[in-house]
Amino acid sequence: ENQQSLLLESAARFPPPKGVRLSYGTAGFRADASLLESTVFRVGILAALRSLKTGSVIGLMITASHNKVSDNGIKVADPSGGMLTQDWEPFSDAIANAPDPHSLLQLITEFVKKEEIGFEGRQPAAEVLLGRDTRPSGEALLEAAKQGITSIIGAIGTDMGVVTTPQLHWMVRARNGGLEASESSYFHQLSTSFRCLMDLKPEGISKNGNDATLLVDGADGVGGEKLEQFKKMLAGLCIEVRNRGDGILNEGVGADYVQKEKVAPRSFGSADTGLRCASLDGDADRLVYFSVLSNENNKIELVDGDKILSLFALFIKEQLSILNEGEDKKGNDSYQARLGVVQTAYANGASTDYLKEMGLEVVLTPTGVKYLHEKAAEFDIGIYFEANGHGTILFSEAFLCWLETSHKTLLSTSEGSVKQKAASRLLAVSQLINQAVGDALSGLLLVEVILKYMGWSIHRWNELYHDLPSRQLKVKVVDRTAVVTANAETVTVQPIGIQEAMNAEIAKYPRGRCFIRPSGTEDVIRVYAEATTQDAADALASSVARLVD
Ligand code: 16G
Ligand code: ZN
Repeated sequence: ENQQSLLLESAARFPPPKGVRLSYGTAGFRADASLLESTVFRVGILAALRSLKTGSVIGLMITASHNKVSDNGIKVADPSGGMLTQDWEPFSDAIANAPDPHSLLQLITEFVKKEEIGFEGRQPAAEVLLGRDTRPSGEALLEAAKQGITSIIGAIGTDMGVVTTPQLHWMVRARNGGLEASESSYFHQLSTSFRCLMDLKPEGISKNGNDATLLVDGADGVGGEKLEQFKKMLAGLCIEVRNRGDGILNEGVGADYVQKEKVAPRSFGSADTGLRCASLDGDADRLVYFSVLSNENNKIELVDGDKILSLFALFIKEQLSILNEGEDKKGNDSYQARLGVVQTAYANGASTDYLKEMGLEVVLTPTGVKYLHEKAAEFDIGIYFEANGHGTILFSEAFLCWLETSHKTLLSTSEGSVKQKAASRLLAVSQLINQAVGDALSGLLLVEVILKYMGWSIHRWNELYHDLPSRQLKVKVVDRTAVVTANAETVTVQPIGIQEAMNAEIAKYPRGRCFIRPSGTEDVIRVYAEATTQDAADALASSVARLVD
């Protein structure tokens, strides 16, 4: 009874906005910040329940990523540090839209019963780590989330302050693995593994031009601030961070802008021509690289998520082949690690061809980190990236175990040193690269270390393959749910007949490829087209957009 009246009483303080229906979407709730207090309060309740249910620490991150500064949003991190399990999404949707405290209480009571969530036991019974990005609305929303958490008796909310999204996910994972979950332990782990990889680069390499300073666009968000703090711990790497929060968040800056518009962000210009540049998004879970082209009004050479993926795959594959060299097929100590890569339909066709030519297993999933992550976790080493720059590398427990053992035994053999180094590198990568979620800071460090290892400039890297020209359009429609896709969004099954009409358009262009999908974050249908020339990609995209309209 205490619990019920506490919930009713606190819910009354956070009435939902009238006439607004919020939906959990691809990655949590996102809307104009003024609409979100009640939702965030309710997601606080959900997080406390999730912690009770799993007996683990849960995370809540308040951010709207690359969206405009007046927006905000909230996402839940599960015990592993990954996204909230998909079977709790409908509950999340339902409570966000409950019209009044009583209907909210009823939904919660039913759910608690169905999920058999117990309230007795540990002290505190539930714990939720809270983080927010630099948005001004974040502070009040964090407070609302905290009130939601503490309206479940025995639950506490721990404020981690202003952090990047991947930092918060990392902290949740660390805590549940019995480790310290602080920013300094995060920085320590990244800088230690970074140093280890730097020390393991082959002799004599480092000449090839990438000793120059790396210029980073911080999107005027949390990532730039953190990197500015962190860079002092990174010996051997010179970083200059621009857009550290003096301008407006995500306005003409950030990874989303750079990748979609294919232009240099604010504060970058012809004086930077040819230099190695990177761009983070507003909450630092996306990373792209670019280089300014001379005298061409802010045009850039874009090095997107697909190319980061390709660079990582190349490096990992090389370390694996060093490890397996000369091992007989019966394999006493050898371990045939399954290396796989995961992309979405947005991956440039040239990148998929390149990865397949490398002999890699390539899998497509629908858009959204939760799908890619889940698929990548099926491999011993699973690398996933969206073209927009969100991705990471996942290592299986079994493989890491084998790696540690062979790392030790290799110490005493003659061929050991070369193989042992490869094992050390892979172990260091598993420490450096965020195992919970895509992380621009750790991704950036891994890119830098691999470029040093290869002795490559950003141009050499970009030459791995040539992107096919592509075009993205969005079409406003009355009801985006009318479009239903299949096969990782590559085929449209509804409205009936539209795929046939699209096929007829696609057939007009050599290497033409095109798909449509309802956005998970905006009220639009997205169109993607690719062909051998920019004109052809543009024409294909607009003719398909007309079919949708
Ligand atoms: C979200 C997703 C991102 C996806 C994007 C697509 C997460 C953490 N983020 O930002 O992966 O690329 O949505 O947006 O899952 P769209 O559905 O509007 O095209
Ligand atoms: Zn983001």
